[in-house]
Amino acid sequence: MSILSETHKIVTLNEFIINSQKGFDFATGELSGLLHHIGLAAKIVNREVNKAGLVGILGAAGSNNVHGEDVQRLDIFANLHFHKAMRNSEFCGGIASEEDDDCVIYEGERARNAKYVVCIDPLDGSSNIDVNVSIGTIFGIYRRISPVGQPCVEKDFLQPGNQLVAAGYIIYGSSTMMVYTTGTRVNGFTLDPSIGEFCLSHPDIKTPLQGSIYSINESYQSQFSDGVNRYLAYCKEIEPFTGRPYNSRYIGSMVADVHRNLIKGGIFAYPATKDNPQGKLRLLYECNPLAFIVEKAGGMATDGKNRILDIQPTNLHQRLPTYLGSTAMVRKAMQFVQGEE
Ligand code: AMP
Ligand code: P6P
Repeated sequence: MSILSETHKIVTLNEFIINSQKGFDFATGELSGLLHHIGLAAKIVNREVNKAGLVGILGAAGSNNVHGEDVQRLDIFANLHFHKAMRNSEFCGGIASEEDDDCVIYEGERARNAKYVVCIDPLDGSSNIDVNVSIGTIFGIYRRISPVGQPCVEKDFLQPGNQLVAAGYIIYGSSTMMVYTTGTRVNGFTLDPSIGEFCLSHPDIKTPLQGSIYSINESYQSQFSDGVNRYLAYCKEIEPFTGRPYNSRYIGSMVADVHRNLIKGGIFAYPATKDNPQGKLRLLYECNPLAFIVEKAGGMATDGKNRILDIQPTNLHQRLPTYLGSTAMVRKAMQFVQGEE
């Protein structure tokens, strides 16, 4: 019996990416290269996020540290490194980022001939960094619709989520994980810092059809619709024999809330409010990639009425009300939101 039996075989992210490519005889390796560079940038960002607590010693973000070096805000740092990774990959024509007002179109022949573009939130939930709460990177990869050979254009980024080629997130938490799908299974890779590799730890993630966790910021109750507040009351009802069926869990970092609910089952909701009639979360680089992942894991993702992935974007930073997670729970929430309950 070998020390490491088959069941203990380490599969690194790069090995998994290359093995997955073998299923596509026509593949040139461009998507594999792009995914590899995203994994590399994730490790660079992880290194900085993990020492964020020391920034106070080295100097608050935006100031100079003891070495006289500029201390960057981590979300700006993350944006810089994902841009560098995408440019260096030479398989990405440009990025639409939460941190940039407009989409950034890359120069050069390789970028003009690249067939993919990326929508990304480089560091979502970054306000939680200085209190050591999990934060995340969210990305979606599209095949460009403008002609290869020219610089890509804004409409390449304004595609509905149902056109995504791949989507994923990195969660910088008690451990750092990269979870992604290219349209069939959802697979999770945990970073082993001792070898500097993301290793397959959660193959073929399926989210439970029904969960017991509801994640919503209830402090907005006075601004929610009657339907949303009736759904909240439903979640708090005590059932005669089974007791309280639901538990409230809300971290305030979308990647962390969605990741927990993906694994355990549950619903994440960020409804419309009187102050934000379109909700707070952004379609291109928060909701579409996470909706793509949740659906491929067997869950559901809507804006309360429509499937998120079918929404035609009109603006790079447009927002929408968001309900995603276990299918039975999202369906029930929609019944309340649409006034059927
Ligand atoms: P490529 O020519 O490398 O851009 O690949 C063409 C298509 O093959 C991609 O858009 C995917 O649909 C599929 N493909 C290629 N490589 C991979 C991979 N590593 N994992 C999953 N799908 C892949
Ligand atoms: P609120 C973080 O700022 C974020 O964009 C998401 O990660 C998170 O789910 C949401 O905002 C939290 O917003 O209004 O509940 O603090």
